[in-house]
Amino acid sequence: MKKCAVFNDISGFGKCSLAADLPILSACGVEAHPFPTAVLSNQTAYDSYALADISEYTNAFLTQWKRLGARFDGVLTGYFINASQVNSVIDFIKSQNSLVVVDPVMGDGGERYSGFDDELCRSIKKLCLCADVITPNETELFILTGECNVDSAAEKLLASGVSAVAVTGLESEGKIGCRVYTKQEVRAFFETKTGSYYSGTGDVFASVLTGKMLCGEDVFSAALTAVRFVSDACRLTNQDDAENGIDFEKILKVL
Ligand code: PXL
Repeated sequence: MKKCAVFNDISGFGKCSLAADLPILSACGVEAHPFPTAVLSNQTAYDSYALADISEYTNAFLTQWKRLGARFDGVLTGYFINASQVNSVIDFIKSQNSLVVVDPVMGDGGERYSGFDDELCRSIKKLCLCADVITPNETELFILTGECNVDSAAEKLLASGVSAVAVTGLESEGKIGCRVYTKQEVRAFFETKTGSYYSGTGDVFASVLTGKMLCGEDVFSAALTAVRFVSDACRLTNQDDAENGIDFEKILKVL
């Protein structure tokens, strides 16, 4: 089986991060190995949350993985808590020869998430430069590049060495989806938008994309599957419950 290391937080409510990544990768037939970057009562988009900073264990956990000779076909990353943790993960990635998908979790809706200071964002940019595919939303794309135009921001990242940029959460004429930029080609995948805001859609997108690429699909085909999956799950989710994440469990079997 293909093996994927997943660096992300575990949040009790919000059905995002590892709580979404693990079942989705498993449903894709990929062996998922969680590396918790933080433990939260609930994700940070709720009014309040409690967070356990476990970043002091990052190096000890990575040293132990090295001792075990852990090798991975894929690495997926999401939420981090500080720059030193990100730098340790960059060293780990360089020691592997794997497909690297970075979801540069930093913010949404034009705002940074709480705790994402300049130093942390700079380290996440460095992490992106080690990736095969990155999956920023518009806010994250602009933080990464300082640009405020999607096309030129994506071009800038491609020029700095990222092989593919899948920009998520783009909206146009009642539709929502992503545009995938590679040096050779740009393709867009959109579906009808339902509801307004749902927690965890970026995590669901990134884990479907990673799972499908590890199963042999190219980035365009994997992005199409991921857009359709997120859209179908949103349609099946009670909108009053949107903060609790989307009901992807109802359709896991299509993966
Ligand atoms: O879905 C991104 C994400 C991941 N992890 C935590 C978050 C968020 C978004 O708010 O708060 C803890």
